[in-house]
Amino acid sequence: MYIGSTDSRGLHHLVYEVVDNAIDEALAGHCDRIEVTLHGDGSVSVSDNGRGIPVDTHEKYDRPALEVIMTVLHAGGKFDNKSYQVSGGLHGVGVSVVNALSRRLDVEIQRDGAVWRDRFEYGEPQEGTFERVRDLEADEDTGTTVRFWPDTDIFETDVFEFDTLETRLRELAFLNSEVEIRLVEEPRDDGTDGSESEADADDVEADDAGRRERSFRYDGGIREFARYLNETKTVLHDDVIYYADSADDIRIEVALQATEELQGSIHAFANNINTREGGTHLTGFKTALTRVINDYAREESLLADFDSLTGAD
Ligand code: 1YM
Repeated sequence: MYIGSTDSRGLHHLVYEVVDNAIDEALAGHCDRIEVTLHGDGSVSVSDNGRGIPVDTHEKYDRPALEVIMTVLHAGGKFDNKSYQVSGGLHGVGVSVVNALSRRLDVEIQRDGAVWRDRFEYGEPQEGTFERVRDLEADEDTGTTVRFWPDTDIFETDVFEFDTLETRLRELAFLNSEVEIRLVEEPRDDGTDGSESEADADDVEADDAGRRERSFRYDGGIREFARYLNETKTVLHDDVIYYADSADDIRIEVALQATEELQGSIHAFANNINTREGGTHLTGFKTALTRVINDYAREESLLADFDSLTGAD
């Protein structure tokens, strides 16, 4: 869980926390569609077609599990190894923080054969708002929708930037192949165009009604990410080198493509988070790459007068 600040960065982290829960549901193999909508009234909703947040009674708290998840810090983690199987032990930990930082938050859940709703204000459950709305139709998906109105007394801005969200959601789509992630922006109720940033040449155009929409799904995963990052570069081989393995419940993936550029670029992630500061995964990768190239060069007698090549080479 990380919000970090009350500026625009922190505001956008509210969205990422809710999206992370939907991504966890996708990682658990139960969801393949996530939609983020920027509404005209300044609220944001995130929906997924997963199993739906549990709505039964939480034994320890004797309250609906949904309310516990929405109001107790780290409640998601505390469900670990009990009634619910929690991916990575972190499922749902951030959403209570988003709730606490929102003047209003609505949840709608399709689960256990019904549609359920609940509503919170400033993180607090509201009397009598948890309700079973209706039966779920046979052709309806299960899933969760969380819509929140950020507390504008806490955040310095309430403007969500389409481009910022687009960049992160595209990245998540590359990192989580076969999950479709859509971003929709509805026209602002106050008639402004919302965005505070300058328009870029590749900006998504709004339609006549002022609605913008982008959708991402990359079945090739990080192979397509490498291709995307090298789109404007001259590549030395068309096929992206790809490697995946796992051990002790840890999955690793690597995608590589050489270009004419002397200065390479490495994008490293752990659990969908860009690890800009590096880490053992990155150090291990660089060490292994240098070793593999040295072994090959030695075997093929390519090193001439050199003892070995270094990482910089
Ligand atoms: C738009 C945000 O929160 N989806 C979501 C959350 C959960 C589940 C499904 C879920 C998980 C599990 C079992 C499990 C959460 N579950 C929990 C807790 N989308 C969004 N979709 N059943 C449903 O991990 O075993 C917290 S969040 F705590 F119950 F596990």
